[in-house]
Amino acid sequence: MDMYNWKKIKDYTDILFEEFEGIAKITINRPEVYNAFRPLTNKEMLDAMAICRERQDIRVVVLTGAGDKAFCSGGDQHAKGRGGYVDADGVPRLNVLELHHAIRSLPKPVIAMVNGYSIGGGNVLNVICDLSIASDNARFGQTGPKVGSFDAGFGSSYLARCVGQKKAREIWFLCRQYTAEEALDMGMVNKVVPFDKLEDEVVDWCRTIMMRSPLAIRMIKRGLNAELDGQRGLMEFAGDATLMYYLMDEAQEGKNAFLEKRDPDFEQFPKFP
Ligand code: S0N
Repeated sequence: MDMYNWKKIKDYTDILFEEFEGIAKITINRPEVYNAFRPLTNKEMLDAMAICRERQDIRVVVLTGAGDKAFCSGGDQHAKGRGGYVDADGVPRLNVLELHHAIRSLPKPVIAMVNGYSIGGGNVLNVICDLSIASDNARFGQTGPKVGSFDAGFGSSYLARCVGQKKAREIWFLCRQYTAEEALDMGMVNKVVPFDKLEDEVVDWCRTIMMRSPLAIRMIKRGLNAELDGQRGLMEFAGDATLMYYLMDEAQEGKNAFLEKRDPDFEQFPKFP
């Protein structure tokens, strides 16, 4: 494995947040519970994602887990109360759902670097990421119907888009585990590599993506999401179409005409077939 000069972006309790050459890496840092998340973990990941969204020099986000055992084992069962997961404030929360939305709406690719168990809500995070690269020791599965939870949102619908309806039902109904090769065969991950090559492979994919047009990638992500996300997906797609329109002289002419108290001259602009 090559060594990369990851630099800390911000201090958190449950996660590490680092950057290198335009790549931001968010690492769930709770190896003692196989990187299970509690509300604080999700709150910190949401904060990190917001920073990734604002910073123009961050082009790709990598999500992973600390150590060599687990990517993420889902909701921390020690924190599970009635109505959600509970932190020190005593309020039950399901704020991992906000993280699902943040990953899908971030106008930059998010890559899951799956370094071990990807289980329960942890595997939902893997599924929701735009791309997934796994080490050969990774194991995948949903446990909800075995441990008293379920994700009937993206964790089911988008999983089915990836692996097909029959396989998604098998995964959820039986709660079995699958090897990295099986996950690759069913379309749950993009590539499997030896554990000691995982970060190299992910950095290589990130560097390739960063040579591509950011706006083109943004629109492709929006378009692929819109199909499943309904009106909200269309809204985000439309928002980016507006962004591009605002970059054009035609939109500037409308604004300038208003400010100059004259009629706009839209005749000067091309009308493509
Ligand atoms: C990962 C597994 C398969 C690993 O097994 P293995 O190798 O035998 O190790 P263990 O000894 O079991 O584990 C090592 C240590 O890690 C602790 N630990 C592991 N997972 C968790 C966890 N999720 N929470 C808390 N602790 C965990 C173990 O306890 C052990 O520590 P010690 O030695 O101190 O006891 C195996 O560990 C496993 O199956 N883990 C549980 C996986 C699981 O069922 N996760 C929860 C599934 N449910 C969700 O994720 C909820 C989904 C969700 O969040 C959601 C989705 C949509 C809408 C809302 C929600 C929501 O509920 O918020």
